[in-house]
Amino acid sequence: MRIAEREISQVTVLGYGRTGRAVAKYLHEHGVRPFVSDSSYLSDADQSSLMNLRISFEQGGHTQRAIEGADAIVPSPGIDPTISILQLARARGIPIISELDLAYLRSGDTRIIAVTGTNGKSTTVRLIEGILRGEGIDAIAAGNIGLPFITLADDPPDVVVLEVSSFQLEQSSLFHPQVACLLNISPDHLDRHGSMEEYIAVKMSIFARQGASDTAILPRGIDPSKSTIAARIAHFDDVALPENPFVESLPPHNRSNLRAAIACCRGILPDLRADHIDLPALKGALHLPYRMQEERACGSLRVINDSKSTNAASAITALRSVEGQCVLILGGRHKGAGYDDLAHFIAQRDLRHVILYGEARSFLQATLRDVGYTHITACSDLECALKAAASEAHGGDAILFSPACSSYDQYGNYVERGEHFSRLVRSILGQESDS
Ligand code: UMA
Repeated sequence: MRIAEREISQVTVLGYGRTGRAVAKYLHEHGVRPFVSDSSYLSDADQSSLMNLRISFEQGGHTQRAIEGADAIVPSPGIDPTISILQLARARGIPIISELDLAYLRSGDTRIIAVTGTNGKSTTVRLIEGILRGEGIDAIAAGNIGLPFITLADDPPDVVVLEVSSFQLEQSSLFHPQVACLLNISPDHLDRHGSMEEYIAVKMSIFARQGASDTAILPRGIDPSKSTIAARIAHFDDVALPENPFVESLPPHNRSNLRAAIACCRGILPDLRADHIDLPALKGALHLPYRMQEERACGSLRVINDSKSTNAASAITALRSVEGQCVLILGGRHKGAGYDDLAHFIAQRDLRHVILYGEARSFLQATLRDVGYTHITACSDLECALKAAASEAHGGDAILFSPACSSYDQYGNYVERGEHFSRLVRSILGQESDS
């Protein structure tokens, strides 16, 4: 296989999660020999499928085997580019190609709409997919939303709508979307990117390879002058939404996501009229799993599962849309700095109580105490956190699980964390019956 003007016959797939599995499968099906290297131990199912395909692998660490004989390395997005095996590969001149670049190079002339930002990416990508489909365009949402782009490379749709993370952008140097959108930026992943400046620079790189015939979409608040954007710039805040009960019922962040989605679609369909979009048909896109999901708990408590909240800004957005008194559960693995605004918001709103759990609990406790907020209970895990929340909540309150941290201290991802929270609600608070 030729990739970036090189003949490639053996590739190390670094990390064997969702991305690694898709990349290894793709390479294998195209006559390239993959070698899989994962720092953790693989499941029995993963091991036997690799053995059945006669794909060599190592687990429990990356050794020299990961670079010996490799014509290229494809790392999973979650892998820190500074780990020693990648430094060694660079020193030896072995190309490191992201899954995003690989899929981009292999997917021919398909048009790409790419969406990045700290929050709202998945919703916006689903809205774009829905609007384009409503206009009769074959569009599929992929990328960080969960479906690796490489899975579409052999038979791409007319338009690939990609959710792109800062991790994917950081590893990419070729990816060039025709329409690129930056929704917003607030502190996140600072543990990986080191500083806010670096995080912003990585996010802005979504526009780096666009030309004059492309479209760059930003909110008015983000000043593009600090980076070179050659594309035509459109501000999504300028999109006028139709005035109807459906739009009026949307919380501000989803109105903003809808504006961004329409602006992105206009990059492909310049004459798209907002009042012609079948908005109620997009309802599903606005209710993604574990994003402000109402749990059906017994009694007078409202329980909201917002496990998808993995940074402080998304927890603030969640709190803004909860009316009345609230007990907030925060915790997991924090991302370094960036929690001061959340702490001030909690103190100003004078929340009933905040329950902290997991690895981040001491850090969050110190951050909240610094702003004078003291209605805090610290717990080791989510079960203890939900029990504590139930005992602090008064009748009619909401229990909001909007953790503002990644799930990786105790779960594989936010979906596993969200599923566990749902099960805990059923076992601890009981479930409302259908009748
Ligand atoms: N691993 C190593 N070496 C390391 C570190 C990890 O081998 O040094 C291994 C792990 O043991 C594991 C694998 O790498 O087996 C995991 O790789 P990964 O963390 O990149 O996860 P994937 O399963 O490939 O999922 C990734 C995205 N995850 C991350 O970026 C952390 C998924 O986004 C995405 O849906 C998927 O690719 C498909 O594109 C999730 C996410 O949390 C939702 N994204 C972050 C976010 O949205 O904030 C960026």
